[in-house]
This record gives sequence, structure tokens and C-alpha cells, in this order.
Amino acid sequence: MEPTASEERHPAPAKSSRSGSRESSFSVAAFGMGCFWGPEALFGSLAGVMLTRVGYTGGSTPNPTYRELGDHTETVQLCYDEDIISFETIIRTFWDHHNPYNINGYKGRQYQSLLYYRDASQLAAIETELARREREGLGRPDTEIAAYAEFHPAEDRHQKYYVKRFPRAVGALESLYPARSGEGTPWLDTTIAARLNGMAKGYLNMERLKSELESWELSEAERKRLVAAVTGIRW
Ligand code: MHO
Repeated sequence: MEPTASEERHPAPAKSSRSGSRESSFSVAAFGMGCFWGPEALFGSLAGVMLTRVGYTGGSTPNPTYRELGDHTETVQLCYDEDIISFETIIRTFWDHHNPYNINGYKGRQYQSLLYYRDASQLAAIETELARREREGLGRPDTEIAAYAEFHPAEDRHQKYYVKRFPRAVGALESLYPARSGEGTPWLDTTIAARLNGMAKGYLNMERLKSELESWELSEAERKRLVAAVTGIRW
């Protein structure tokens, strides 16, 4: 079966959201924590994170590129399902996996610790977590915390950087999501690519991925096809 529907490309979780419409429980946030390759793999390995994308945010320079970043910061943007992963878990992962102090010394805003939130409930979770960290003696991070503004996706070569070191994994993704004319590289924007990118960096193993795949809302035929493709990869 051809995975043409975008639902299949971005498999939604089995659990439906509170309001009944699946998409309504998806939330977005963006994180700067140094070179964006690693954080994309880290967050991409987490169940509940549906899509990841690296890009540039936080500055005012129009049309930033990797070479002409201006005052922007390298960030990873996540789309996640809050019925599966809490924002609290995401922000703890964020602060536990980079040094949010003192990082402005070496590359200016490129590697700024940055957190872009989208709504009031995320901001409340951030304030709770900041208070908890202070109580535990971790101090106040230098993280720039702001309401979501523009996000400029980075060049394709920076997307899913680690899985691209494994040509057979890329081959499997290409066969699952073949490019159609004018579509760019469709596999880049899939949940399975986010997971395999996490696996390429060592954040996830095949057993965990296989068990997570059991909970994805897919037809059995599609699930079998996905499992066969990922377990068949010789890394
Ligand atoms: N690893 C690179 C940084 C690339 S990242 C997209 C370096 O060491 O310069 O900033």
C-alpha cells in the first residue's frame, strides 16, 4: 500500500485527543541548545514527538541561511502530542541536555540557549520548572524564553543530519516515502525519520522503536510495512 495520505506519513497516535479531533492535541515549541543536529536526534527519539525540524529563530535578519545566520539561533522545532508526552518532560530533557549558562561566549547568538513556547499552559509549565530548578539549587538558566515567533527551516542538508550518515537507512526511508515531483524530500518530515535519526545518534534502539510502533494508529498492513522497512536496515 502506498503511504500517500499525510496521516500515514505522520502517523498519529492511537489515543485520540480530548476534543475528539486528533490534530488538536498537537503542540509546537522550539529549542536552541547549541548545534541543532544533536537536539533534533535527542527529541526525535522520544515517543510522542511527532515531527522535528531544524532551523533558525530568535533574530531579525531576513531569510537566514547557515552561512548568513545574522542574529538568529540554531533551533529544533518540535510538534508533539501532549496526550503522550508532557511539556514538562520536554523542557526537563531540554535543560538536562545542554549547558544553559555561559554559552554565549563562544559563538554568540548562533548557539544561544533558547526556548520558544506557543501558549499559556506551556509558559506555566516553564515557570513551574524554573522554580523547581531554583529550589534544587540549579540556579536560573540564561535561556532566552519567549513567545513563539518566526521559524525559518534550515537547508535540507541539516535536516535529520545523523541518519544521513547511514545510506541504507536513507534508502529505507526513500522507499517508504518516495519523492514526487515538486515535493522535495518527503521522508524528512515523518515521525519514523525522526526516530531513525535518534537511533543513528544512539538515543534509541530498535526494540524500543518496535514496541512504540505497536501504538501508532496505522492499518496493520502499513504497520507491517514500516516494521519490515526499519528492521531490515543494515546500519
Ligand atoms: N559540528 C559543526 C557545527 C555544525 S552545527 C550545524 C562544527 O563543529 O562547527 O552548528
